[in-house]
Amino acid sequence: ASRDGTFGWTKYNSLAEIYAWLDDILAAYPTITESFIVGQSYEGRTIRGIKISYKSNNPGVLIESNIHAREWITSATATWLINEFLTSTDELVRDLAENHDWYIVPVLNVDGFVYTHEKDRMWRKTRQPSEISSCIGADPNRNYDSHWMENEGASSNPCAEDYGGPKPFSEPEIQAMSEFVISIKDKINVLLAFHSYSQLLLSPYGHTKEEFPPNFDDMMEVAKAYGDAVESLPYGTVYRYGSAAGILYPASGATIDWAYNEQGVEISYTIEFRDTGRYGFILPPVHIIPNAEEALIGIAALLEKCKDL
Ligand code: ING
Ligand code: ZN
Repeated sequence: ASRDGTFGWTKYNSLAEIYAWLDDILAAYPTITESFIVGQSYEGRTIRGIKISYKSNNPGVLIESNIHAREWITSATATWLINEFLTSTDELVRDLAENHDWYIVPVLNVDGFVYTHEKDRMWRKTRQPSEISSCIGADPNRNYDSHWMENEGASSNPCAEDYGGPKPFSEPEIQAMSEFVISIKDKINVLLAFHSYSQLLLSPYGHTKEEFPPNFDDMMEVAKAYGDAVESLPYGTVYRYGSAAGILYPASGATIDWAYNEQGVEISYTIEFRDTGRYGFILPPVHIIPNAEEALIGIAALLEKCKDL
């Protein structure tokens, strides 16, 4: 059990708790882990990440988490995965952990995340003020420079939840993340963007439902592997999958499209975690570990399937 001020997975942790825990992990596993800095947020916070690498020449996997402030299950899951990769004695987990290089950014939208803890639990966007409106923030998952603002996949209204921002990469967090991705893109072939909620695996494209990526069939096989693995657990959780625009809604300027279209990351997925709407973003903490177990077995199956492609 954990009280406030103590890191754990029976409650949701603040950014300060997550970063203090990250420091403990880095100190406890100095040869396997490495700290990295993505950059600084609008309000001057540091966006941190951890690389986990057991050996050289492993394929790299990038996890982007909590780009949307209120999606707390994403950073809870990302931190649980970090802990499992370092401490689990399960053979499947050891295999998964040690045969990939992991780049994990547990909280990308740090300003928004702090704001959801202190002021407004339902905040989604960044916290950078607009020059043309009194509304604050842009949707960071509409701010990447790929088909930015095309096809009604984002709003030009600064007060909208899916405001694309005044220009691509206007948000310092997304500019920084893009530079980080570019710096490691030759080392990664899989990007997983964690979101909630709806229990979906979303492939590119977000920007159009008229077209599908060249390796769409492969990506659907990979998604099926994830879904089947989740269903092998006793929780009864079901995931659906398809292209983001095809099964959800058009969204332009998202991480997965930019990484896939502009950076050549061949497997680029959004995972929408629990639940399907009963609690939505305010998912009770009892779901954290079951959701994370589903993510673990799902990601293991996804990466295993990637090997046969
Ligand atoms: N969902 C994602 C969003 O940004 C998405 C869905 C991702 C659509 C990527 C298209 C591309 O709207 C949530 N819950 O944020
Ligand atoms: Zn989201």
